[in-house]
Amino acid sequence: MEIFNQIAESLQKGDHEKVAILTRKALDDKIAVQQILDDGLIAGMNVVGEDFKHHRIFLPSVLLAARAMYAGMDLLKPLMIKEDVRTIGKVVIGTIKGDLHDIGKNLVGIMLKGAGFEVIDLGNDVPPEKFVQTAKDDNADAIGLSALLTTTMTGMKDVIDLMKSEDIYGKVKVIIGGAPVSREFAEQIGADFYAFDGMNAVETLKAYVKDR
Ligand code: B1M
Repeated sequence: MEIFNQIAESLQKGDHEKVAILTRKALDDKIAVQQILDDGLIAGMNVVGEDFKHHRIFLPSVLLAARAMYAGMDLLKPLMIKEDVRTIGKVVIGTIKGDLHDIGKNLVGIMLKGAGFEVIDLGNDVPPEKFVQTAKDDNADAIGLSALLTTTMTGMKDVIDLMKSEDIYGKVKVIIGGAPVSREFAEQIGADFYAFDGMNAVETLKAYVKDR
């Protein structure tokens, strides 16, 4: 559909004002939030990633694209979070130490909130101690770890190792996600769950709290 291409192209150009206008138009046209996200914003960001990888664009353009992504996400967010939903569990979420990528993590957090989870978002570049201490202090059901870099994904194991030494491993579940991680990697480091996107994280954690 034309509107999705327009959103994706405006995002690639880093035109945050146009992304906001087009996202608003798509919502006015009653297009589903998830479709605007997947076929417009995320599709555009995927092209940005490819262009960056092949040196067709450089870091400043990626930063502008990220700002444009947030311009769209800010409009979708209120529609993804239902008010007055009964809390079904508590998740501490954050991007791993050394990693500044937070768009995907924020999206996952919004979706978890929308599904009724209480989400404690620690932001990005979060050290293992902060994850573990917050989970203990707030009596969380799960810790959600996000990583976008092959150099930072290894830090997920540091969180799990610390959970073991603090004796909360197994009691508090660990769910990991982000472009470079996989189900195999999750198994390798001892994470309980892997989710490939926000919806999958919601389904996974909902199934866990239901069966507990
Ligand atoms: Co950077 N970056 N970046 N970047 N960046 C990538 C990740 C990269 C793949 C680009 C590329 O080369 N093609 C590459 C990593 C290569 C690698 O590690 N093998 C890369 C690099 C190299 C870098 C720098 C090192 C560049 C440099 O400085 N030379 C640098 C690192 C900075 C740092 O972190 N220390 C850097 C910086 C940046 C910006 C700051 C400019 C910006 C981030 C802005 C921000 O987040 N506020 C940025 C961006 C935007 C990207 C790309 C283009 C887009 C990421 C994104 O937001 N995608 C990215 C290329 C790509 O991924 N295609 C790239 C949209 C988002 C919705 O998807 O984050 O994958 P994603 O989240 C998904 C799933 O992964 C999953 O669900 C989400 C929703 O579907 N998911 C979870 C994520 N977390 C989850 C947690 C879960 C469950 C699911 O449970 C808890």
